[in-house]
Amino acid sequence: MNREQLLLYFIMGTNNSAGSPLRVLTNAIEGGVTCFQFREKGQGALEGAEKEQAARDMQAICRKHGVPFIVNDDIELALELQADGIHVGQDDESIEAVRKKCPDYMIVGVSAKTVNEAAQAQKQGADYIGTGPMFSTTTKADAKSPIGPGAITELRENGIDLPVVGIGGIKKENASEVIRAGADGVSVISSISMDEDPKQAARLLKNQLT
Ligand code: TZP
Ligand code: MG
Repeated sequence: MNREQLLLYFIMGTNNSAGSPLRVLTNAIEGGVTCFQFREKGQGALEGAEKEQAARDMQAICRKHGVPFIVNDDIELALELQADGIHVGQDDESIEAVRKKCPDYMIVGVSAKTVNEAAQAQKQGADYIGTGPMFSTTTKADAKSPIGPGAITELRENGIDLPVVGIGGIKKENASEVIRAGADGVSVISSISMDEDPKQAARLLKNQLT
């Protein structure tokens, strides 16, 4: 995939936004978000038909603005919607299985934090990896301890040349550190979705990345 598309990778579910999720997404894109992941998880997450409708509405906004729409974890939903991509964690379905089920055009992203996991992801045909948590976060209930931007430098020093985004606790004050460590982009939830002005939040974050 195109590395530039990962520069400011916004993630959100209907349960992570301060305002209306569709408005937050629209404003975030207007502020400069380059990629979006629909991640409907945790307390208060929608399920079934409501989840699907929320995904469709967000996909429509992404399409209108030419922003890739990636679905977290739910391969059936990604296929049903003909999403641009799917993101899976280490505990989810294997990349090989995902690749078999999904059309070639689909972007496949994987969470990987060690050189081993990243090398495996690279070998199995992942298009990008997400590494974190970079810093402490309260957004993901089962998030592990922060591993810091140094973990990305370690991937690079060990020959991982896949596109990489850092994730977890990233905000405008620490985003440039993640890029300097070797990431192609940053992935954020709350620093955009919970801000009272998501457009400005996205813009200020993006200013730190280039
Ligand atoms: N994976 C690792 S940390 C995290 C995920 C999904 C949560 C990131 O949320 P925030 O609000 O940007 O810290
Ligand atoms: Mg997962």
